[in-house]
Amino acid sequence: MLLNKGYDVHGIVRRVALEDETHRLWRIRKIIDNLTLHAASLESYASLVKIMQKIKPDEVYHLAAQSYVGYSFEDEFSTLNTNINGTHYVLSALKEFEQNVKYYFAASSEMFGKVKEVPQNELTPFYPRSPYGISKVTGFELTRNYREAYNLHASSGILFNHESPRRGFEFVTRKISFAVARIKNGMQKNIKLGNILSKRDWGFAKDYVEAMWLMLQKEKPGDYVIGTGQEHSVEEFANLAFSHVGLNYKDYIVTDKKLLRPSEVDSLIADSSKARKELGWKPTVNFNDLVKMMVESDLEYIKNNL
Ligand code: F7E
Repeated sequence: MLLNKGYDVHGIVRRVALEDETHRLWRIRKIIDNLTLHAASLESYASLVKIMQKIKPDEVYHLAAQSYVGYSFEDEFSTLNTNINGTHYVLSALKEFEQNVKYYFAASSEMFGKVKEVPQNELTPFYPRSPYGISKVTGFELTRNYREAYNLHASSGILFNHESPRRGFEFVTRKISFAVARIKNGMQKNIKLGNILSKRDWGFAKDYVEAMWLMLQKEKPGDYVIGTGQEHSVEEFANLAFSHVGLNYKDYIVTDKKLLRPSEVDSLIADSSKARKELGWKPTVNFNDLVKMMVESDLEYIKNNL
């Protein structure tokens, strides 16, 4: 999106990923020659200061994190460490660099956790239910504090789940769309899932990056909830995905207790009226089309890789 808008785009990548491009950088394969990648890490404050001073960015989009909620229970130490300190380091490095930079922080609907009101807006109190959710609340508060204390143009997008064919295979939507394509082609017999009753507000990632950019074009920074305002269960996602290839999901789902989370977020639904009003943002892809897009893309992927 930024390249299409004519931006000069820089990114930071850990050295370990730069050495394993095919495997680690597949999502940006098609545009990699148009980007400038720098070896740096969220875990190294010094590397971030160096990069900020070298590039002198106009806009910074901080999306990096250990973002898999389920895994955050298994490795809470590294999730909290990377997500909290990493965000602090980026903010502090920007403050050192003292320029008219605009900063975006990827906050998350996981901060609402055991929801205090329905739907959730920018004023809904947080009640995170995982180490990941807790790390995002801290990142959100750090961002707000840097905005208020140092007058930094720092905004947080409280993004609800956003999916696309580029989603990682560990997240439930892609796990299902990929399994559907494999089952349809006789490469897999069933799919193991955890809690299929939990509900999420699922939107299309491409719509959501537009919202991030719009936040940074505003004269004043702020916090914005971004979501579709519609919620669906994991079961509904599976039902639609399997029906798309003429199969009944009930014949293929196996419940695996190991995939249940120690504390779950049962239901999330966004009230993004502030973003709609102040940013003029609205989602363009509905749930049915999103599921269809992901299944179609995985059928194509299987066809090309068979
Ligand atoms: O789980 C349930 C699971 O891992 C969705 C991240 O991008 O969005 C994402 O977090 C739901 C949960 O995403 C399986 O228990 C059932 O209730 O796809 P997910 P998430 O946890 O909602 C937020 C906004 C973020 O910020 C995060 O970074 O699906 N579920 N069975 C399962 N989930 C997974 N992953 N795998 C299963 O087999």
